[in-house]
Amino acid sequence: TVTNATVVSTPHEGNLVIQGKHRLANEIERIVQEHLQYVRESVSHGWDLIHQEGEMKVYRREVEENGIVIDPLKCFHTIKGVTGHEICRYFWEYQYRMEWETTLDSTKIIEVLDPDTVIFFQLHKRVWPAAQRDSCFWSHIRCISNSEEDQPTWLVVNYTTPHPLAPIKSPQVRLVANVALICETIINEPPLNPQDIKRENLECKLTYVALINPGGWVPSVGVRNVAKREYPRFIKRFTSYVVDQTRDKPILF
Ligand code: 16H
Repeated sequence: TVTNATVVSTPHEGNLVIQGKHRLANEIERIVQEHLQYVRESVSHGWDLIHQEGEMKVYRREVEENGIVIDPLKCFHTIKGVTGHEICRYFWEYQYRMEWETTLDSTKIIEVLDPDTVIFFQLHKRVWPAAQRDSCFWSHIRCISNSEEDQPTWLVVNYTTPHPLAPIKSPQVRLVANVALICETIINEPPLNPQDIKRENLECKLTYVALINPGGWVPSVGVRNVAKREYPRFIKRFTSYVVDQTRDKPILF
């Protein structure tokens, strides 16, 4: 059902539906802008390179809050043969998630806010001797055009939100997250006719940023070891999944 739309009559177009803002529109706008600002910041002092493999570089900054590890993580990668839209689309879409995620027991959509924004409820695998974690977050996909000539930037943001359909049931603990995947498409040796662009001309520059609070105490060493192992594993597995899935499909710009 449409709840926040207005129907107006216009002299030339007839009846028109004007879609109103949903309750999270302002928050989403603010968080998206924060990420776009933060993404251009390069890693400097305080950031440790914790994994490097081919084009992939994973950095983290060690931060604790009341004895709880909340290390920010930043990953850069370049992937050949795919566009930023393809990477973001496969990350955002619910239907592919369990094919590349290895740290989840389940995922479900509990609300659709608009065609680009949904709310997920997820149960995370228990990987440490602590309570199981769950998460409830809005997930928003967006395309940002900088100019007519340049390829647009695509991004997905996952951000924790409370929801009546997802009450916190102890002993389960809720993760608090602010995660962004931001992608740019590079076209190498562009053919004169854009129609002739092939996958071999494409390169996607990916930035993944994760700020995750475990929501309760977990041994620091344990969390840091899990993070150091799982983030690079996720980036590798997810990006090769997208390369495999798109190889024989038309390019999604
Ligand atoms: O981003 C990833 N997956 C998204 C899609 O499933 C969800 C994710 C998210 C995570 C938590 C809460 C909300 C949303 O954005 C890929 C995630 C890959 C995770 C690698 C494991 C990282 C483990 C680090 C420990 C963090 C503290 C947890 C302590 C219990």
